[in-house]
Amino acid sequence: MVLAKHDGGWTLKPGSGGLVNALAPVLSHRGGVWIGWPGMPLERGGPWEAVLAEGYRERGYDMVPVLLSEEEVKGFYEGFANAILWPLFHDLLGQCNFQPSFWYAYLEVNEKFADSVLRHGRRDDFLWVQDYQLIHVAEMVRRKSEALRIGFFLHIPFPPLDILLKLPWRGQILKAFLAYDLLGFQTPRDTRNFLACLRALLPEAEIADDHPVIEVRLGSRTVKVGTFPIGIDFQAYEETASSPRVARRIAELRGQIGPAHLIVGVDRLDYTKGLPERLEAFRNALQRHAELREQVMLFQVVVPSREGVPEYQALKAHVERLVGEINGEFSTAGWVPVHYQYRSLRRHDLIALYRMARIGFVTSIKDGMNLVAKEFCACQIEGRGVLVLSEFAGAAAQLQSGALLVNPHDIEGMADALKAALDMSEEERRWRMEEMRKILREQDIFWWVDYYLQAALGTVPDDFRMPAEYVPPLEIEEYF
Ligand code: GDG
Repeated sequence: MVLAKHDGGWTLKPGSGGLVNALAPVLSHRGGVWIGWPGMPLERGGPWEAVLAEGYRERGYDMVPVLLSEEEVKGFYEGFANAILWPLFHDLLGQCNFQPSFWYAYLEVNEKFADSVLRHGRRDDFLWVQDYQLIHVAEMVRRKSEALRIGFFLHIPFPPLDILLKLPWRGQILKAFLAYDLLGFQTPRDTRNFLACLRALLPEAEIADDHPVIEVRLGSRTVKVGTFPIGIDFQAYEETASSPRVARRIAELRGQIGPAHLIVGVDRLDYTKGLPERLEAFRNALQRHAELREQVMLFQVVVPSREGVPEYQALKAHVERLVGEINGEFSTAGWVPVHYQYRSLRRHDLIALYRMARIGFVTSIKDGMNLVAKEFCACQIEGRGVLVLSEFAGAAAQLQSGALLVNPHDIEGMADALKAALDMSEEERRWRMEEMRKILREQDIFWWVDYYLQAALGTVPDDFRMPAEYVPPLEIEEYF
């Protein structure tokens, strides 16, 4: 839930973005306190405080806001988080702006979070820090209290050594990770990258990696490290997808868009999601496989994000130019190849789209997990759709047995995968989807939390096996 301001006052509305969507059901289920930035500059004592407090009954958990000034938002959120750690951890060095002032703003805001934790946390609480903007919180909390148990989960990828080395504050960041009791990464690849950085830069750290939860010893501290692929509330998606309301919505949408097979893409506007590559692949498919014309439609939803940042404005313009070009080149009287929406969909509409789509198309250049890929599978209750998934999305590790995996830099390869998905027999589509749904049903969001907390308590069985790292095949993937 996030606060939203309207002419008539304040309301709470569901948040957008993977982290909030994934964690809200967990907190509602277990209770707890969410300490976070409300997403806009606010003054203490305003009417929004009552709205936040009243929403407690509906949410089932408390929310404690950490207020940031406009300057802090610029330096910490737009600066260190969005212009340094986000692109660097996604291997996009060219998008980084290593301004020293961003680093100081980051430290200042992490201190604010640490202070809030110390004010609201009790000795026996488990503090779980979410994501890359707040890596220093544990180190700052520990200066004042050793007692709290503190875990961390990184929702985005952890970069390889050669990339991390570019960060001017690489030593401070790497050491700050070691103030936690448990570090969680999305995939075996991220865990491997983190350990490789430790081995190279802190050779005095002893690493025992013969168990599913690895132990790192450095001086008097022991830090556990594990791979915990985040899940979704599978049952909730499946139930909503099976509801009469969604069935009605599908019938309406069908009436509006006609009989074409739907390829669905749903993303926050972000350069990590491979939006231009996806559109180029779709164009390439229409050029090289002319029989697809008038038979398929790409339904692309782009959710506005970080709208004040020039790189994001440029990306939006690029995407819209490509949509215009493709529609200009291929549209016929009764058919428009790309349906593009630059706004958020309501949950039921999103689920209707997932269920009716023939292809879920995820082309991330790099992605921590990608929940859209998982939500698409959960809503495929008839099992007729195919997931075409980037091999650089974290979800590829768990879904490699059912998805068609593609390299988002290989435009022709992606176009051929679309064609292969459309030509695939119903039987093959069903077994592939069932493979993925089985894993996602079992390893859902509640499994993720339980497994993480078991690792924190040291109760994960030694024979526990995580999905293997996805390693792209060396032979060239030929669909035709
Ligand atoms: C970060 C990591 C990791 C999207 N459009 C609409 C809508 N959404 C929801 C989806 C999904 C979420 O937004 C997007 O999640 P992702 O996982 O794809 O991406 P990020 O926001 O980048 O999240 C990511 C995640 O954290 C969790 O660890 O998977 O790798 O980058 O839940 O459903 N929701 C609605 N309307 C839309 O139009 N209602």
